[in-house]
Amino acid sequence: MKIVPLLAALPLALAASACATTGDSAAAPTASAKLAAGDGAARGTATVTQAADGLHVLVKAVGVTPGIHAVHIHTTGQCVGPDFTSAGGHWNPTAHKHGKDNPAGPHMGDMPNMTVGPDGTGAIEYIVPAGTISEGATPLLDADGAAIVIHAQADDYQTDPTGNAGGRAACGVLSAK
Ligand SMILES: [Cu+2]
Repeated sequence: MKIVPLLAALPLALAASACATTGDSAAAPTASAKLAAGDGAARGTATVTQAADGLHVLVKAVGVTPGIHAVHIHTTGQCVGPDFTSAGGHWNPTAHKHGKDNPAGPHMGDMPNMTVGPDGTGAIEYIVPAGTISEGATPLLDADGAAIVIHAQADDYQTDPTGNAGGRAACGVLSAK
């Protein structure tokens, strides 16, 4: 009868260790942003999570004009409307040219275009294949921070420095959480 409590305790110990593992991954450095249009209306959210293979970026848009829109990480964490030029150019700590189709590209802040449906929602998921949230040679949240920008038009993936993506339809300042 003495062995029964030991066996009963074993699954609890395993469960506790599983929880610890989950806790560790949940503690990965993360940044997030709330996106807004030039008039302050909500335009969705962005999260950036640091992992072994780079920065995992998830952008979820709402209320955006249907169509194809460029989405970038911009170099300055300031979103002053209505034009959001305060966010600066694309995040580019490695001094490359713009675009994955540019032989001298891309910027680290370059990401795939987002397709927004008739309901005004769209999303992209992308892994920036390097970078960290706040440490190392190319921290996302350096002294002046960073921002996520949704543009009015699509990125052509090669025109330096902007991708011909038009104006800035929404912006969100990334902050560590
Ligand atoms: Cu941009």
